[in-house]
Amino acid sequence: MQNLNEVIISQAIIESFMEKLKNSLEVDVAIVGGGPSGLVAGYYLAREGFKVSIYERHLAIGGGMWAGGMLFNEIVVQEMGREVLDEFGVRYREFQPGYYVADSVEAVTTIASKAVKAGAVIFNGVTAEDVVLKKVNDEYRVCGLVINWTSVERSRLPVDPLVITAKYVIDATGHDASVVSTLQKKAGIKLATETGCVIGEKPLWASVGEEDTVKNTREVFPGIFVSGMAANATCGSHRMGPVFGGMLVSGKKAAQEIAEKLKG
Ligand code: 48F
Repeated sequence: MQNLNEVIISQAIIESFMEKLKNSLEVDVAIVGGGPSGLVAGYYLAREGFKVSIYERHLAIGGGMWAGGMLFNEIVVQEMGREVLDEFGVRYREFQPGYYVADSVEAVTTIASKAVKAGAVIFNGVTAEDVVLKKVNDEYRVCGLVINWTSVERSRLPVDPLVITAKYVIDATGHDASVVSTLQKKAGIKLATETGCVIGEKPLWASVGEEDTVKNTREVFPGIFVSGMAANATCGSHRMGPVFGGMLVSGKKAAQEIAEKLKG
């Protein structure tokens, strides 16, 4: 029997976590939301060698992908997202022409594992409560995130957050588009949407919602991109229900556009 020293166990956790946290204080890209679009974006950016951190409010990453549709843990991906499933090595079968079905647990775990192994660092149980907004060359720009433990947020304890800086932030927070919503509310700035505001999502329409989620994936204010369902919630398009091709392609598009800008 190995005689385990409890203090060494605690030291190992504290020291490695602190190392991880310190190394992530200044990143290239900070992604808020560990759902499908955030994880996919994290993978492609990390694979390109960029420093990426992902902040997920819940303990479990995966967002709305875990539970498939109505807790039936299977997801559907249409032709549009099949290539991304192939790139990640997520297995699927053709249900009917153009409709592919995959185990949602395999999809989440495989995508998350690839993202982490590519170098993306995930902080779970951490909420992004605000952004850092500064004037750079006479233009306001999002320059980082204000983060806190979700348990602090939920208990409403008066605990100040910590701050990390990022060259780009991705709001991948799903239906709430919580980062750009907070930014717009607090700073009163104009976003690159039809109204200049977060428009909010429309009712469910799978085909339009899916096309739009990719179209709407873009930089909506200097320094901040929206991806996945947050892109549609920000730009006022439809939700799409448990079809995930758009989420995967959106995450990839956000990563490609940011990578181009960073290589600039
Ligand atoms: O909701 P979510 O899965 O977003 P997504 O990547 O994918 C949407 C689909 O799952 C589905 C759909 C289409 O198929 O409509 O809903 O666009 O993942 C968003 C993640 O962000 C976390 C949240 O807990 C979830 O896991 N999140 C939200 N706000 C914050 C946050 C925040 N302020 N800080 C940290 N995490």
